Amino acid sequence: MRQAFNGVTIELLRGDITDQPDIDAIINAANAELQIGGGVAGAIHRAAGPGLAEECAPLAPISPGECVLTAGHELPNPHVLHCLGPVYGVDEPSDTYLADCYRNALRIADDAGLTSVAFPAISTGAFGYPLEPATEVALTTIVHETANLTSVGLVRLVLFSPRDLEVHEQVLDRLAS
Ligand code: AR6
Repeated sequence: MRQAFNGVTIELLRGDITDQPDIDAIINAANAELQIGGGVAGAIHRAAGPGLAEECAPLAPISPGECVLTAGHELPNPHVLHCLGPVYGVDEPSDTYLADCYRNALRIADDAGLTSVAFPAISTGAFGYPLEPATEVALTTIVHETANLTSVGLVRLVLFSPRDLEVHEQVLDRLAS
């Protein structure tokens, strides 16, 4: 599903964040230490090779809502934006920290002159953020930020499960109407 807001295309698809070769920067659902970890972070570091963890080490730790930009190393993408999502119920207010992730990633990508980014569903795995409210925060923030983007023209959300995709489609449909 694709929908344009302020000339920026928001695209939803089911897939693997490490297999998005047409995208300038993929977003990592990172840990504070920017190290390998599980889920998205594990998949990204495995695909990128050890050079990514080496580049990340001096940039850590990061705080909830913060994002840092690195190279993509052996990934097909030139860049990775590492965002630390909130641990649900611990890093409060979780919705503010989650919105900060999406907003900061988009602003950093835009300032760097990138044209396309791909997000996973930050915080909805190991960090326990329930899918529906996380989707509301993610898509509301992205749609709002489209008004400020001058370089980024494609924002893709790469959802791991059919259920994740379905919930994102329902929310995006509603925001578009
Ligand atoms: N591509 C796209 N989505 C994925 C992939 C993938 N390859 N793998 C998992 N997902 P998580 P968090 C989905 O746990 O909640 C790590 O251990 C997954 O199904 O990766 O922000 C880090 O080191 C879920 O919907 O991120 C941190 O410690 C979503 O991506 C911690 O987990 C996010 O799941 C971060 O937790």
